[in-house]
Amino acid sequence: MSADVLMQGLRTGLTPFLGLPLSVDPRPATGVVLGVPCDAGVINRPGARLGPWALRTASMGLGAHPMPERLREGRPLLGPAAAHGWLDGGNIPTLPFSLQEALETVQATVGAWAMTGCRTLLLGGDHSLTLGALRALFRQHGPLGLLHIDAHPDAAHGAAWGTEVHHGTWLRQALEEGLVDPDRVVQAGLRAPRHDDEELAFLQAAGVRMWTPADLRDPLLALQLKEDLASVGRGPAYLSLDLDALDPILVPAVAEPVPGGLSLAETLRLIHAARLWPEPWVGADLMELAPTLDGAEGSARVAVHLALHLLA
Ligand SMILES: [Mn+2]
Repeated sequence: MSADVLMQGLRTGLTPFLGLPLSVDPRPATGVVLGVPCDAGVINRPGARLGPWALRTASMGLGAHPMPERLREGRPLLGPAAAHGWLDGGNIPTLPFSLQEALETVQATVGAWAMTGCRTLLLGGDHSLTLGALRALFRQHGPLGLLHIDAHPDAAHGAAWGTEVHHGTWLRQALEEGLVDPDRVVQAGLRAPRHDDEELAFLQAAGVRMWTPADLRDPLLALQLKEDLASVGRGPAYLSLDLDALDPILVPAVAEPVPGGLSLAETLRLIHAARLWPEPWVGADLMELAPTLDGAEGSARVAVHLALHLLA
């Protein structure tokens, strides 16, 4: 972000994500960042509806080019801007009262941007809203590969709560609706306590590859991990990141923090795996930041850092 953009933010009180040009009307661009101000799918500890504001504020004044991971012999490899050609499309106008309505609005808005050829990055919002984006991008691209980084498998049966969709069920819906290609779905970071075996059995039967933090760290599984991550990108792909995948020491301000999570470096390694895909991901998201909860400031900083690397 240039000093001009920072000054503009100070003067107007508006803080587009990373200082990107603001456009609430869909138009052709490399990609668009869209806030999702809804947490109607959260079971406990709400607050993610305010995530987009916290993420934009945390991005104020940051450069849009991440530092390269390596400065070989002190000489950086200079490349194009990470967020070059991206827009901030503002927030998707979801209403706070109806998850069904919010899912339709997310689908319509993501669909309208995707029609112009834009890639989309959602700033959540709770994780149920990912389903709206998958429905829209499926219409555009057909069944998607999915790299799902999360402490939770998000494939629960909603019946326990009398609903089909909440922030722990969206992947089951996506698989049942055929939005994702189960041969190209990989989950990483899973570690939350389970109620029963049903959820993992469902995912296993579908053919989804599941990785716990310990599995990700096992050198004997490194080759398998590389193959699994590569498989996601053998066609149009989506990258969904629940911020609770990271350790709560780094990101405490999420609805369902689970101890024993991923480090920043481990999460970045997963995100960087997408760079080896033949085509860049068509959609991605950063979900579940709840700035009403303790530790929001630092959590938002970590999330923006991850966003920079997603766009790079
Ligand atoms: Mn999740």
